[in-house]
Amino acid sequence: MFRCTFIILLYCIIVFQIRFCYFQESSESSKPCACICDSAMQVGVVEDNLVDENPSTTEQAPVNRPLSCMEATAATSKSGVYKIQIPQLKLSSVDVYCDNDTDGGGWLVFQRRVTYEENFYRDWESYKNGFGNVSKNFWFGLEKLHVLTSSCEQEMYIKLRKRTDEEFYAKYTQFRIASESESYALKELGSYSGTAGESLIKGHLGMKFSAIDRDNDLHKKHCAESFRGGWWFNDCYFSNLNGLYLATKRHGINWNSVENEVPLAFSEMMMRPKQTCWRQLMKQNSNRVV
Ligand SMILES: [Ca+2]
Repeated sequence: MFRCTFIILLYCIIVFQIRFCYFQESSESSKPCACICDSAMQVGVVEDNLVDENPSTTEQAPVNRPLSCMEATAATSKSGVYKIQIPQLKLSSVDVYCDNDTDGGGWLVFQRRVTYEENFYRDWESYKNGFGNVSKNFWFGLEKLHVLTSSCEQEMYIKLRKRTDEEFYAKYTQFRIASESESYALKELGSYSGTAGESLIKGHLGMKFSAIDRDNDLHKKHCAESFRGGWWFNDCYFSNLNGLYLATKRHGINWNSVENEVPLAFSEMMMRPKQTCWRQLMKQNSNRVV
């Protein structure tokens, strides 16, 4: 009799727990991006990293910042300027622009041309360290690109716009930049998809970076000097998104498969961690959270 009562009681407990878990899972899965939101909550720092447009002058205690734009935007779902950290370079607070509106979001923008206001005809050190304003025209920096792309698999997305407002994109399944000892060569790009046509694998994959004071191209002339901007020049280019902000000819922001000889009005280059990298970043995060 006692055994029978015990078995009935045990059965009731198991059924209750299964139902309880089932309803929990159902309500969670009805939320958009439930998995990413949970991960962000685990880190517990995401909301604080969206840069306030009117920051207070109060000093804040050091916090564990996100390691990527995917993590930074997970809780807010907004595009904007965020603070991330790059532990490999001992950088605890780097301002980055995260695009959360394009192709699923979570992109870290590393180049933007939108007006003539920033000079891109610069030397090696400038391209190595980065320059400009992350909300406007800027280059993020080759050393940061090398560290982020070589420590974790990334994909790349390029947005382009003509002066007639027609928009195009080029997406690459891999993106990796070599170290400074290899002159920040464009090491990997994966495969292309998009509407812009392919003008980067062709002629530039594997090429070293060149700047005003560094001729690493294969042309007898100095391509970075001839075309006024740092790029992975070959002999000389199929694309050059760091040229002058001009309305005419070959010295401007060019992507030949969109329009040869007519410079573009806008370009943006961005990257985000691939799925394997995202898992790796979350593992790093769970190890550092106290
Ligand atoms: Ca040369």
